[in-house]
Amino acid sequence: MRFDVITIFPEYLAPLELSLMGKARESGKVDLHLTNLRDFAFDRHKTVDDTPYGGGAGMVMKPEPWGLALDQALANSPASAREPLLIVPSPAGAVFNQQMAYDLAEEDHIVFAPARYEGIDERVLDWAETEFRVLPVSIGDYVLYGGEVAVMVMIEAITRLIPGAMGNPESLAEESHTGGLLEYPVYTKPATWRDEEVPPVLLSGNHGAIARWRRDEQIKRTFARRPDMVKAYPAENWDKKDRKLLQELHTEQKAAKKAEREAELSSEG
Ligand code: 6GU
Repeated sequence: MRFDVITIFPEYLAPLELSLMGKARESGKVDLHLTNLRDFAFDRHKTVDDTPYGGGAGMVMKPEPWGLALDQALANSPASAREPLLIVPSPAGAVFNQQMAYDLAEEDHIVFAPARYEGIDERVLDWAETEFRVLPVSIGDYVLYGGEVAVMVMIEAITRLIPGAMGNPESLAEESHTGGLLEYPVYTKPATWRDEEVPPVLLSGNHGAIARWRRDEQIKRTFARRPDMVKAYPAENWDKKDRKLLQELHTEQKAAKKAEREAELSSEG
């Protein structure tokens, strides 16, 4: 996989060059290239932005530097790559998730174009459609100053799914967001810490009981934190004990809501 990032803040992405990317790069499976957009601005001040046609607040990124930087990324595309993928980070994009990370881990060449200011001149994105597959992507429903941090998030999530780029492929299969439920809690030594005990079942040596306890904890956590994931979970994957636990959780939740309503009513007097 080759990643290109074109940005006016390459230093934002510099930590990737050390940490995880260090190992992934050594494996030869990942190749990261940072390009400073200002290297393609040729006036005295290396200007990359200008005022918007039609008026309005803020500045717009000029098309010429983006065009040249994208030309360079195309020229450096690996021979094996089909049309490279251009990811344009934007709060108006499709929302990034683990499935998208899996799909993107199969690509040969991804170019990221994180914008600052009010965005990039639209003609750049129109032109890019002729040379790239263009994908606007958001990392969630909130607004950042620019796309650089979103690019870091995406590169990290994608890189760890590239076969052979990470040390420990087994830990991938079991993790949250691949099985459709959140991960169970984990414990290590000492068995007592600040008067808190590790759940005794984990010390029992009873593998069946441990597996059941972990499954129950996954369901309780997911129910409490991510009811949307409980709803989306394939019905045929709940076993009998799962269904009994869910029933109990629903009953508990109803009782808690009723108690809350009654407390509210009595406080309103
Ligand atoms: Cl990709 N960019 C910006 N600027 N804000 C965001 C985002 C991206 N994803 C969520 N918020």
